[in-house]
Amino acid sequence: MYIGSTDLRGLHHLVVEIVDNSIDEALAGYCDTIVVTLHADNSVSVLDNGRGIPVGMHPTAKKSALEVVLTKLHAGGKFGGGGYKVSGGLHGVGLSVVNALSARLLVEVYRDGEVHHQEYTRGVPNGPVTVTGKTDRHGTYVRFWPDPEMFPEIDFSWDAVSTTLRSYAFLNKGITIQLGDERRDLVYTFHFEGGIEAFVRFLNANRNAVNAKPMYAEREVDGNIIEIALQYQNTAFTEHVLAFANNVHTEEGGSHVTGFRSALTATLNKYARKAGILKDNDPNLTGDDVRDGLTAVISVKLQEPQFEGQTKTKLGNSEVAGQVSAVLGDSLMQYLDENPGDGRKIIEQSLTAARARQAAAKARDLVQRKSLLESSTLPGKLVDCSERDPEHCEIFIVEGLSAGGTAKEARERRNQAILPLKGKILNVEKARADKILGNEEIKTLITALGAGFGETLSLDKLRYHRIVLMADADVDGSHIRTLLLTFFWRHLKPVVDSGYLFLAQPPLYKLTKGKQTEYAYSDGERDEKFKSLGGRGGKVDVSRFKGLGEMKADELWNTTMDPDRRVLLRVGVEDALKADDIFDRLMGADVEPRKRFIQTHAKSVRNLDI
Ligand code: 0RA
Repeated sequence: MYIGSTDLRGLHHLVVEIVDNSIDEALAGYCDTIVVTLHADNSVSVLDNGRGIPVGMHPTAKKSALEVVLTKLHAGGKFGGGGYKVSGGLHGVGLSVVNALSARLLVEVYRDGEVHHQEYTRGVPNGPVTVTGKTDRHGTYVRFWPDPEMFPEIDFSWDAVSTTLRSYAFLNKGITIQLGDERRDLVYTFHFEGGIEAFVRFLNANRNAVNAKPMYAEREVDGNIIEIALQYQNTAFTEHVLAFANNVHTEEGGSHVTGFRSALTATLNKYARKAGILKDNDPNLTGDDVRDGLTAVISVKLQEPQFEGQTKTKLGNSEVAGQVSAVLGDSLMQYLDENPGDGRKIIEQSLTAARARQAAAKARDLVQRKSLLESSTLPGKLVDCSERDPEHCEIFIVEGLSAGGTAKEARERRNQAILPLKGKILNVEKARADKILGNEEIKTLITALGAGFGETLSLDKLRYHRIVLMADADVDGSHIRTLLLTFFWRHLKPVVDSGYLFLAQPPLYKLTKGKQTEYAYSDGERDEKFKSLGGRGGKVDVSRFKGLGEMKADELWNTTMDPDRRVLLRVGVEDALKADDIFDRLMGADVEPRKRFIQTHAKSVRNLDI
């Protein structure tokens, strides 16, 4: 078990730790329903209909097994030894950690016809386990109040919890997971008979599918369960392969992904030749070609998974590569043979990708020969700073020339550079590499940053270690910000990973009373400041900034650019899954969902933690 941090990520991990136990109980075959509730008092409860944590006397500890589970750290871990199939012994790993990090925790076990009850304060029992009544249900109920002394922020986010629970429901088909939010009177139920096939359909929901029915395979090999679903789409030219091992999102990949990739390339080439689409003299499709427009979910459940890598999200078990590869090879070939129309469309999409890649390579060569992307001639629009050490240099990317002018006047010229861009940049999610490199605004941006692009990016050439996106606080501004974020995410990802990308937070309102001026960054803050300035009595003037260009230079400096007073949001990759999901929704070709999202989230995009 691992909480890792006491930020929002750590806070949400508390929920995951508890739900994991219920999922284990479900995988062991004893539980099919899990109910999670976000309560109005910042507590969370998890109820399942499993066997219930044992409540008998623990022979050596001389106390209830329930109390042992809730107070002792367990070695091994729920996926070590014993495995998911026979959840023998004491699982409940992680419960003790949640307990220790909770100001208060309440547990009820429904077992053998009785309700067993116990409460804790900061991990210490208030009293022994007592029987408080009779019941005909079975299962476990845990409600915890995270300790505000451990967690600076204890507001649970619907989005974060629902994304995790939805994935759990996809990955464990047949299980019903209900999520309720008392604060907003909202209840969602996740239940997917289709499992990861439904997951793939969900990921492609706003896109145009190439093969209408995803390929789906589930097979047990040497005690390991291998599950794969894939579907091609031609709306965005991106690859989405999500891989999981024992329900853990393996962001760093590993043997299951390796096996998947090699079988995909081999099988599609074999099929393309068999079907006569690739001729004898044609070169093979490459891995990149066959992954263009691919959406896939790989889920393996292993007796003894080995997690490696920096964040322990890389699957190490070497035997799994061959197992996944064999399962995909067989089932994909069978799928293509049975659906030759889909087979042809998939191969043709890969061939198109191959041609585009060749065109892009040419375009890149051309551009690089002219050394545009790494040239020493910086773009004319860039208002550079005098400092040369990237570590001390900042660049503000602003929308439009008028905002650019104000920012230029406001900036500290020693270390703050300004790059004004003309209106909206290209939506890179919908364009291929050759077109992206042909776009003037993007070229300007890449040249100004100095580090190159895509595979040839070299971070040590990056000219600024603070890249600040400064867009208006309105719907248009948030759209532009999203387009830029998408571009960084897709083509300058190391910049994001290194924590060099930031969002500026210009104020929305200016309040003046006599000589006193205050700025507000949200409607709530506006109302607060209005009151504290002695609002009701009148005389407080409230004006809304329509755009950055409307601000005076000193206002922009004081509120948004001065390092001593501003608040910058660092764009972090908290969770690639969440980021992908958001980008899909925002950038897919379907306009409606995108518009809806941007409008309903226009305000919260300010705090979007990608
Ligand atoms: C230890 C042993 C058994 C079940 C559990 C723990 C268990 C823990 C949690 C935590 C949340 N929900 C849970 N459900 C079950 C096996 C009990 C038996 O053998 O009867």
